[in-house]
Amino acid sequence: MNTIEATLQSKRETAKQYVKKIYNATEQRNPHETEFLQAVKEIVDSLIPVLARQPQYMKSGILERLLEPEKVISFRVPWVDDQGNVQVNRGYRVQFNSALGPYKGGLRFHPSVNASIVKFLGFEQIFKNSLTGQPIGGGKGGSDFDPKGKSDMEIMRFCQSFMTELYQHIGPETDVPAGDTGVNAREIGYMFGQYKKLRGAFEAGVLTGKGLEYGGSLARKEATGYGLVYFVREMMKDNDLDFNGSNVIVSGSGNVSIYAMEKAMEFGAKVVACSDSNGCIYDENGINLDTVKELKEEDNERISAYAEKHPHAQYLEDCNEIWSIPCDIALPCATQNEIDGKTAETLLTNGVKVVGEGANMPSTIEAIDMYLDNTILFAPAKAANAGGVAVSALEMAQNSSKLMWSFEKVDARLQEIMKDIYQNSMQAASDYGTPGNLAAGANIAGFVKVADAMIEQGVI
Ligand code: NDP
Ligand code: 2IT
Repeated sequence: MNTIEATLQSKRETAKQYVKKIYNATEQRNPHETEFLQAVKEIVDSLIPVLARQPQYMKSGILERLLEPEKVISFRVPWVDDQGNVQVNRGYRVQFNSALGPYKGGLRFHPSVNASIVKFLGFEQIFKNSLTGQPIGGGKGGSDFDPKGKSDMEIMRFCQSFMTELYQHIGPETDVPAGDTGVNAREIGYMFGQYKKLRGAFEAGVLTGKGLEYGGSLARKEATGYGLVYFVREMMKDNDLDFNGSNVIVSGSGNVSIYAMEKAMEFGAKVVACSDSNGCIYDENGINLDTVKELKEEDNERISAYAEKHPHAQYLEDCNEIWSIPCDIALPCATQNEIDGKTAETLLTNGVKVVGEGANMPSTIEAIDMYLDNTILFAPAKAANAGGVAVSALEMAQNSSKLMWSFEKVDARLQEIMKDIYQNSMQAASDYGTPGNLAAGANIAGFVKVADAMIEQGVI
């Protein structure tokens, strides 16, 4: 080993020890937050080559600061159900990092929501939002409220109570929530109405994902799913692959899944399976998307009802069974950790060539290692699903200029943004010694911009 190699190795060793120390301290400080720790581990490990080359990030305490949210708000959400009983849920907003702009990120209503889930989502959001190239910081929120089986009036009362506390912490220039699991245009509408009443002003840019009549953006509803498919298409193009003629599996049947299926089909793919938390549908003729939209966007039905309308389709009573159906392209679009190491192995055995993440953190670290070790083309969530928040930022721009752009204009911007994210992540991966590894590249490209902005803004 010559002197230059020895110096490089020693710098790398210093960075590695530093990351280990930082991770251990985070673990001690947040001992039960398994999802948050998983998101942290996945990111900090990939930053070792950056810290080795730019030790100023260690000296400025960037990771120490990044890993501690700027502010965490946790609050009681009391509401009255249709029987007149008082119900109490817990609400959260984690304002993680504002180096690049106002906090930005969705609200999730699901019984599994807790501090760890909200923090993992908020932490990922910092890097994702940085990758979009838009002026937005990272945040996330939600509640352990379960919207399933609730009447429209119960949903409205819950949303109003949630906003009665949240309104004082948010605003178009401070923190701009949007939807996520369990939160779509209806919930955003009820929350916007309550915010407007409490503020006594029409501040359109306080929430995104709004209805089109009152400040919403065309193509926001489609943006995450479409963006995912645009991103995966870029990645496949570079590897002489195409959606056209491919068999695709999309887990979930919510907002992200539906529009991922729509665009994949438009690009000539056959989508053979989708799911919800109860089970999955296998339709070898190709999923009928009109039926899925009707069941999920209009009738609030379970996906099992698909098989009643299309008797040739098979319904499997376990949502994880979806991953044992052979496919060329797998698009997990339901929830975190839906693909573990063992499931990834099944996908591999069945010949999967591409995995593109529409959900946040749908693959465990073991699953990601499995993709990378087996040269599966892998599009990581924080890059591949950034289309939703990117169009949210375009919604904010439309709101502040009091303009409304055409669907074509927003969709064209979305395509450019997804292409840029792909190219910047590929570039960062090559610059730091892991060519083609988009997981590392996205983390690095997202991190560097936030870290530089934090240094320029001083220790705050
Ligand atoms: P929706 O609430 O619209 O849909 C979620 C879908 O996933 C439903 O079909 C739901 O089934 C299913 N699902 C949820 N939990 C599970 C589970 N444990 N096992 C199997 N299926 C499950 O949410 P979105 O489509 O908006 O969000 C899906 C994912 O995409 C989440 O990870 C979210 O964070 C991420 N995301 C969303 C963005 C957006 O713009 N909406 C942007 C970027 C990422 P069921 O109805 O049975 O619960
Ligand atoms: O995870 C995500 O990026 C979202 N749920 C969208 C956030 C947003 O602010 O549009």
